[in-house]
Amino acid sequence: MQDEALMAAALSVGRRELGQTWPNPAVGAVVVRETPAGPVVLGRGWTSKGGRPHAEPQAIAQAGAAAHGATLYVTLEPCSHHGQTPPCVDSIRAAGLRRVVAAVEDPDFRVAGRGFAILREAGIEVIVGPGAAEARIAHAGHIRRVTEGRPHVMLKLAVSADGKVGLAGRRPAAITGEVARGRVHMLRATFDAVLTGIGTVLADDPLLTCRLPGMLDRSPVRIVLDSDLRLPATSALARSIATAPLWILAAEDAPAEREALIVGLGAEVMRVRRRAGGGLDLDEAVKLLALRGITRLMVEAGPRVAAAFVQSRLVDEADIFEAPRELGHDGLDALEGLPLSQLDTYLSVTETERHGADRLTI
Ligand code: AOF
Ligand code: ZN
Repeated sequence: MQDEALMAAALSVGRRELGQTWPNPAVGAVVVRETPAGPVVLGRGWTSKGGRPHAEPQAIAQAGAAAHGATLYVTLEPCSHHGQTPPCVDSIRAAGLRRVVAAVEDPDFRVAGRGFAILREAGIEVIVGPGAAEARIAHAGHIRRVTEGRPHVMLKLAVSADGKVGLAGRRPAAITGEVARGRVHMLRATFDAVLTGIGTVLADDPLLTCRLPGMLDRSPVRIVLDSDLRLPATSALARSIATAPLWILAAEDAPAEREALIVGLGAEVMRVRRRAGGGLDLDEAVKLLALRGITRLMVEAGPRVAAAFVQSRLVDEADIFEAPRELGHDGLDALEGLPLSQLDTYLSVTETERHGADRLTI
């Protein structure tokens, strides 16, 4: 029980960095000493921006000499490989920790149980499993990237009570309220990248940044599915590249002169195969993003792109913001050609939150 509670502390330390550490997982670690009065946290560490340094050496450094004989709680198996930093198992051994409690094994083929084996050989007690379910959620992006070669994909939908979204080509109907909007911006900050379609860019001119001044000011990579490279140079996305990177996924046959123009604005253009229906091959698109280091992808797109992700079975999680009012005939189906209830056959709805008048179903 106590191991579960202290792992919960490590998980919350790590989770704050979601969206910041790609291509690495956002690991959390705490060094704890048992005292007659109960456990005392001596040091906390989390994976740094961009993935290094790792969490464990930072928690150990904070604990200093007191780490000797203490327990390390860490949300992922400590690494055993020489990457850009020395292996975390080395700093654990050097600090003289007596016990390591890890939530889950790291499926990265360079680690995959070797971290635990090295620690046990060094006479350190190793326990695996407390907080495993939570850790699998927190590290879903990393786990999917190293085992399946694609990011964890979250589909965000803002719908009316009758499951509709605003009419394309019009100014977007402001469906959900201010509170829900704040929550969407917070969510964006926890993803490595946010993806939309060129149809949404042309209709709504979104920025796709996280804008919560004074609270959270960190934006994911913005990604546009733009088969024919129609992105306007005057779009809000193109004009905000200094704030957050912009990657454009285009078809192999999109005009080279458009690519030159868009690259000239500071965006990156990546080419993806077309599917038979004409849209981009999403399996290839997400593989490409994983190769570029993206572990957590949020899809915030119109009905066509949203439905394409669902149909390609690439949606791992859906966050649906549902407003109390109905749009009726003024609305489009949130997933083109698919009833919204179809999502349930792909996902299990686990959680409902209220945001002002709106309801969020996860
Ligand atoms: C840890 N602690 O905080 C993280 C780990 O490229 P490198 O050398 O930084 O290694 C990346 C791999 O290390 C990554 O794929 C994952 O397996 C692990 N991440 N490991 O011990 C950490 N972020
Ligand atoms: Zn490490």
